[in-house]
Amino acid sequence: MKRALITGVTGQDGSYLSELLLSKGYEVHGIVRRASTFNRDRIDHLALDPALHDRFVLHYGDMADGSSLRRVMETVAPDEVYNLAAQSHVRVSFDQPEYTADIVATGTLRLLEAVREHIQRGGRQVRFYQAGSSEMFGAANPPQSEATLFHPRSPYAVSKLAAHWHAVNHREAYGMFVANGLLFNHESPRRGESFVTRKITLAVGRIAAGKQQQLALGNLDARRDWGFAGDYVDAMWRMLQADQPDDYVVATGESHSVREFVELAFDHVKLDWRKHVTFDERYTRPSEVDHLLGDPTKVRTKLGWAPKVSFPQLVQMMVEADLEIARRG
Ligand code: NAP
Ligand code: G4F
Repeated sequence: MKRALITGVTGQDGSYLSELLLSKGYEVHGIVRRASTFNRDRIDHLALDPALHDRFVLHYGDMADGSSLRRVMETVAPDEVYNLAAQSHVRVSFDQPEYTADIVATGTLRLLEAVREHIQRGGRQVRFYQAGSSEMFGAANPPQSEATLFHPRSPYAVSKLAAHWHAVNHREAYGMFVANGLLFNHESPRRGESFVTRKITLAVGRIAAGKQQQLALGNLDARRDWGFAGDYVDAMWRMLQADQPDDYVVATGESHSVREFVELAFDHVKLDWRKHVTFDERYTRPSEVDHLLGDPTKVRTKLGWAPKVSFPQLVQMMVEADLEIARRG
């Protein structure tokens, strides 16, 4: 039985990846950080399942605390490490740039070093997945592929780029099996509520249920390549099963504007979005990323990965889940 360690296990991707690895027979260990309120909603169905008691195990740790990362590495002795933990909100990174750099960039270095030391001590191989982002391409012209030059546009993107190069450097300097995923936006009903897609579908659910009237948004012209998170965690796993470590763009190859997402979501409940959406400058960014559109040729041809959920299916899935929440709440 393979053992995996996931940082960011309580996040959107951490929850889907845990389900995927458990379904493949893995023993899954996750790092959770202490909070004054419970932050395990997305994984409670796994953590509280008696049948998974021995196969889904949580450990306290923090990307800011190298000692905790080293301790968990020694306790778990994983075959595969998936580094998903991050202060992952681009807008927030402008308000908390140093914190974002510490968790996203230096935190990744701390974890890579913990893994390197573990390998050196035990002589066993450990495969490492680094959660890179299409934000690293930033202002680069679309479509973006593995050959595109990076041009990050936020403290988050700069920090992810530093993490990316730490990961490449550990691969080249120490011969470690490290793969970087350059993942374009991926969403789901478990998406954090302040990212634009979920913010829209939550509001659509509440407006349709008569519990809210207005939705304030920022830039509607930005274009993103949006896929389904459940599909993207499969690409992460495939990267660590490959013969050689490498870096891969993961995307659908299709982009849409925020406005199109809004239109489709409101159309689904037969409402006119123009009557409900207002503009609020607070949701704009000091430097915006206008257009992300990935070229997934490499991941398709080398790893056999392709997205299963289309853009309209994704919008529908998220609206329906949030309609249900609004009706219940
Ligand atoms: P998410 O839902 O925001 O989850 C982030 C996870 O990181 C949460 O489990 C969070 O814990 C944890 N975390 C934050 N700070 C931490 C710290 N100091 N120590 C330990 N854990 C910490 O993000 P996601 O959408 O699942 O994305 C997963 C990863 O992929 C992130 O690195 C993100 O930057 C990257 N990424 C995401 C996308 C996307 O479109 N979703 C695209 C490209 C790359 P709490 O639950 O306690 O907050
Ligand atoms: O949903 P967003 O906040 O996602 P963003 O900035 O693209 O970042 C996400 O995807 C990255 C991959 O490309 C990840 F690395 C990152 O961790 C995160 O998961 O914003 C999408 C677009 C932006 O252009 C933003 O300006 O939507 C625009 N937007 C318009 N109104 C808004 C809003 N974004 C948010 N969050 N809230 C708004 O009200």
